[in-house]
Amino acid sequence: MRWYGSAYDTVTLAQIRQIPGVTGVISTLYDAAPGEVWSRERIRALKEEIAQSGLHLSGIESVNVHEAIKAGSPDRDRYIDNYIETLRNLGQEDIHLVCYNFMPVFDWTRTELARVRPDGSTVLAYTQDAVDALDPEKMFDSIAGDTNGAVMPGWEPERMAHVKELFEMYRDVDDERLFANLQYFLERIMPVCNRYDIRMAIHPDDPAWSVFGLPRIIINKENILRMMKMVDDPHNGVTFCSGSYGTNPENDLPDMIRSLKGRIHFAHVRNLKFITPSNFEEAAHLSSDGSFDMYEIVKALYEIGFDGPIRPDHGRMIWGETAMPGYGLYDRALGAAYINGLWEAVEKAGKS
Ligand SMILES: [Mn+2]
Repeated sequence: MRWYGSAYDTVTLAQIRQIPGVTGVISTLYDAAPGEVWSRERIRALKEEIAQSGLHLSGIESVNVHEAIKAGSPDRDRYIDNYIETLRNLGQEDIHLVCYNFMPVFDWTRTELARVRPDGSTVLAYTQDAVDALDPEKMFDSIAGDTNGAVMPGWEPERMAHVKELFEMYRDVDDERLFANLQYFLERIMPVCNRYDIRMAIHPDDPAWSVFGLPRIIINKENILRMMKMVDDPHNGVTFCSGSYGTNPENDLPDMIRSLKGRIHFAHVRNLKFITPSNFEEAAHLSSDGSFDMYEIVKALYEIGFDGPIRPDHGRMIWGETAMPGYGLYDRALGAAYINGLWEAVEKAGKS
């Protein structure tokens, strides 16, 4: 389970501990700004708090990458140095998995945070027409009313106040330049990753295409394999997020998983329901509630020998819960139970 820390999350570690089969959490220092060095003391305090609840810290999601690194600005080396120091501190505290993304300006993008489904649950949803009609600077205002008081990852008000400057930074950055900036970053961090055996796991762009004219590259099989070859080291790996790659119905998810054998270090498993090819809403994890064959996704992960952490992803808001959109307890707990059921079935079928 993803957990945002006791200062930010409505879900407690004690609750997570009671979900069958959940042994660890993926967490972060939610208040650390991108580019800031994480001290060993703070990392250790997070680890210890989690250990006291009977769980363990399975990895970090995310250590955010400063915009200067993504945009390739002249001051990027300073921020990469800080990133390396954070990785070293994590390695020295025995943390070996780091999720990150390389999306310019915006993190994941949705146009609604509480679309009501026929069963009365509410979910995150995306409509391309709504994005096309929106000024990016208004994007933040348009969703800010629906966050249930939570600060949404990647949508922090301080960042959104500077959205114009952020767009300016990327004026000359196209897909090729973004690939080059990613390569530069990876080549610089690989030595510390090798030294401390830290598996870097890039999260796909969500949705898996360009929004607001900004470049986006971690979107399909071709690009992700290009990235794997570009820095051909097992520590340069992937977070396989079915709900993000799956935003593009052209992406064959089980086939992508098989093509990434040995390089998937972390898995986010969730389902989406397509209304039209550019209009989707999040669904329950169960295959029949959405558009993906979740059994085939779990089976592909099992067959490639995936042994990293796997977690349910965004859940629906159900049973009157109030929480950060996508990150309530109840539906993610149902998702975890379902994924565990699929895994057990696949594993036993594989042995019979
Ligand atoms: Mn994800």
